Amino acid sequence: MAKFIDSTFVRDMCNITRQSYDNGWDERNGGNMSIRIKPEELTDYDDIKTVKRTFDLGFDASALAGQYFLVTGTGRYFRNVFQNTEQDLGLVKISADGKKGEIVWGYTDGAMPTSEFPTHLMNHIARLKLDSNQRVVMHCHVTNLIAMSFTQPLNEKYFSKIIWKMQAESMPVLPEGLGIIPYETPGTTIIGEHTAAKVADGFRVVMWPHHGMFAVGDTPDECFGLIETVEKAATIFTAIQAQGGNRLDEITDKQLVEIAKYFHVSPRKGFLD
Ligand code: 2HA
Ligand code: ZN
Repeated sequence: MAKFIDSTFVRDMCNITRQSYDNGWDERNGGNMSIRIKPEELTDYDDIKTVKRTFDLGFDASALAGQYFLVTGTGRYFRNVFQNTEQDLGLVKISADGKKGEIVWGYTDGAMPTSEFPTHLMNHIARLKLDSNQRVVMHCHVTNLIAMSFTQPLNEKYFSKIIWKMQAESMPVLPEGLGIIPYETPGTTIIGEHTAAKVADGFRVVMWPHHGMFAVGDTPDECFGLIETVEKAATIFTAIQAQGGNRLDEITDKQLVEIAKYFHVSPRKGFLD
């Protein structure tokens, strides 16, 4: 029988958290990540069969009953996950009534899932309604996009067009654009509800002003790639501002439409009209 710590799910989580930290996006305990795992993907592991602890989820997650989530622990540092793996990660099964989380692996020193776990679950639910392959939710504190949330109008069309124009290949990666919610207190269920409404509207990346970015995806690579692409655009925008802010030449709206046609993607309705 295999050990869960040797699974690709744990390996992906270790790689992504470390890479995100190395990119400067997860100071201290900043950031959190979860991967949905189906029961049939866990049959080989004998060390996840007993429930060690349970906790209240605080909302109705019955849409995910019986599903498992590998999730970073509250207060834990992305910097350490690759070496403190069994302490800093936990595998949580959603109870049959959808009200409780059942810890079946990890959090060996008594940790609990990230404070944003209800937000993660709400967004897994919202995205699964549009995409049955949805698996990954990730949140991190990307520097340049956070900075832009202070200096630029918090308008989805405006931000999406900046992201598309900063780099010719942003459009095929993120044709639906960037969702934006109002500033909210971290860890509250209201931040989860607002973000899930954006995800239900087709956004895979949502900006949390003055806080960070939130992304969903089918794979760790998709989710991380979305975050990288948006933050890369925000970094180029920041460099342009540092060089005086003039854009003597840039990708036009018409050229964005041409890129979308060439890559067979549909830009969000209303953003290029
Ligand atoms: O996990 O980033 O938003 C710590 C946070 C909360
Ligand atoms: Zn955060």
